[in-house]
Amino acid sequence: MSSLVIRRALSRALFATVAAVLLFGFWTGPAAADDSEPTGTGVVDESSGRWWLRDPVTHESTSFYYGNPGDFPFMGDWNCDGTDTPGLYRQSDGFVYLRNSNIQGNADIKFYFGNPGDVPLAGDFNGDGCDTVSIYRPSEGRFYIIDKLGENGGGLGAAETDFLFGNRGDSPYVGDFDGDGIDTVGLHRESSGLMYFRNTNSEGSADVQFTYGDPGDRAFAGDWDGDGTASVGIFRPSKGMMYLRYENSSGPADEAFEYGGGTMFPVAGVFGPLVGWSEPPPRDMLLVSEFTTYHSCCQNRVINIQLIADTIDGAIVQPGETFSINQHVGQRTTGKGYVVAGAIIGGEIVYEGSPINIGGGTSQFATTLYNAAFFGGYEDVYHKPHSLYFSRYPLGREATLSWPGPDVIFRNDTGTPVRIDTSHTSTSITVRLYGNNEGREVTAGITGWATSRDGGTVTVSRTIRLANGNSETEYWRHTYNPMP
Ligand SMILES: [Ca+2]
Ligand SMILES: [Ca+2]
Ligand SMILES: [Ca+2]
Ligand SMILES: [Ca+2]
Repeated sequence: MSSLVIRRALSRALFATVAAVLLFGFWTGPAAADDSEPTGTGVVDESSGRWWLRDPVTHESTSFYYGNPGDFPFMGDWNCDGTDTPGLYRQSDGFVYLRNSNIQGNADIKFYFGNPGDVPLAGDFNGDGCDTVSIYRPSEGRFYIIDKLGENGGGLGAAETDFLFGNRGDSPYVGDFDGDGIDTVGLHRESSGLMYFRNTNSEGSADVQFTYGDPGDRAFAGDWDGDGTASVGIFRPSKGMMYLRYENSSGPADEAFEYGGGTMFPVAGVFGPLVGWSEPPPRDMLLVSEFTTYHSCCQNRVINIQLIADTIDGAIVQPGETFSINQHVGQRTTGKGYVVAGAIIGGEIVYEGSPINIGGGTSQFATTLYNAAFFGGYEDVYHKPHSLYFSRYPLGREATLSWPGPDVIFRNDTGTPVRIDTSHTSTSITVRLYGNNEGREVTAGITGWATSRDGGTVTVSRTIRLANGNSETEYWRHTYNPMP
C-alpha cells in the first residue's frame, strides 16, 4: 500500500471538490499536497481465486479471477505508478505472483521468497514509492524485510532486515501509521483483538497498542480517510462486515459496511479507477453457526469421531433439502476405517461384541452437528437424545447416532445453500455451518434437571427471532434413564 499517491489524489480530490462546489456552492481550494487517495477494500474468495474490489468513494465493485485456491492474497504497487494491484503468495512453495492491473490476466512478475508457511507482507518499507513483498515467519515470530522484487521466476537473496516482533500465531499487517512515507509492520492477536505495531522496521516493543474487533476478525490497515496515515480495519467473516477505524485506538468503527463473508479474505489498496462493473460479492457463505464439543484424546472413539467428521466436511445442503448423517455417511464399517469403541446398546454401555460398536463415539459428532444446526436456526427434522446423560454434552441438547437409526436430520429451510465445515483437534470436534440464515437469532433454554447417575426429565427450548422481528419457540422434552 503505497502511502503518497499525489497524482491520483489530486485528480480525485479535484473531482470531489468540483462536485462539492456544484452541490454546496463553495470552493475549498486544491487538496493539500500530503493528502492521499483513500484506501479501498476488497475480498478474495480463496476457494475460487475470485477477487472483488470496492471503490472507497463510489462504493462500486469490480471482480476478476486471479490465482489458485489456497493462494494467500495481498495488494501493492509493484510498478510504482500509484495504483495497488494483486499479489499472491503460494505458501506451499514460497512463490510470489504479482500483477500490475486490476483486471483478469496472468502474473506480470513471478519469483520466490521465504519458506513454506511464511505469511506475505506488501509495503513500501524504504519510502521509495514502490511496494515490495516481505514475509512474516509465524513459527519464529520474525519479520524478513526486503526492498526489491524478484524476476523471471528466480529466487530473491537474503532479506535486507530481519527482526523479532510479536508472538507466535499473531497475524501481521502493514501500514504507514505515522505518515512518514515508510510502511512498517503490525500484528493482530485474533483471540483477543489486540492490535500493536511499530513505526520503524526494527526489533523493539510496540509503539502503539490497543484492542479492536472481536475474536475471529481478520485485521488489515489502510488510509481509509485519505489523511496520509494508515489505521486498522477488520473484516468479520461471520457477518460479512468491514469495520474501518480512522484512528489507531480502541473505539467504534468510523465506517462499517457489508462486504463479502464466510471464507473470504480481506485486501486493501489504492485501486485507481475500477475497470468493469460487478455485483458486490455474494453473501451466501457467512458463518451462520459453530459448535465445539470436547473429549479426552487418543481413544478409539476419537478415531471414529474424526473419520465421520472428515467424511461430512464440505457437504453442501441445498435450499429446501434435508441433510441426514446416516444417508450421507452410510453404515460405519471396519472397511471404511471405523474401529470398535463403546456404545449404548439396550440401555447399557457396551464396549465390544456388537456391530453397533463399530463406529462407537460418532454420537459425539452427531451432537456437535445437531447443535450447530440448532443454533443456526435450521429446521430440526429428527434427532434423539441418548437414553443416558453424558456430562460432556449440553443437557438435553444432544443427539445419539446409530445405524440405520437414530440419525440427525435437519432441513435447510433458507434460500441459500449451507456448507458443513468440520475440523478437529486431539481433544475437540467443531462443526461450522456456512450459509445465510436470513438473520435468524437463536436463544436456547432448558428447564428440569438430570444427572448421569440418576437420570431425569428436561425440556429444551429454542427461540428463533426472525429478521422481521417475529419470534417462535419450539420445545423438546426428554427423559434420561438412571445408570443401570
Ligand atoms: Ca502499480
Ligand atoms: Ca519500497
Ligand atoms: Ca511510517
Ligand atoms: Ca488515515
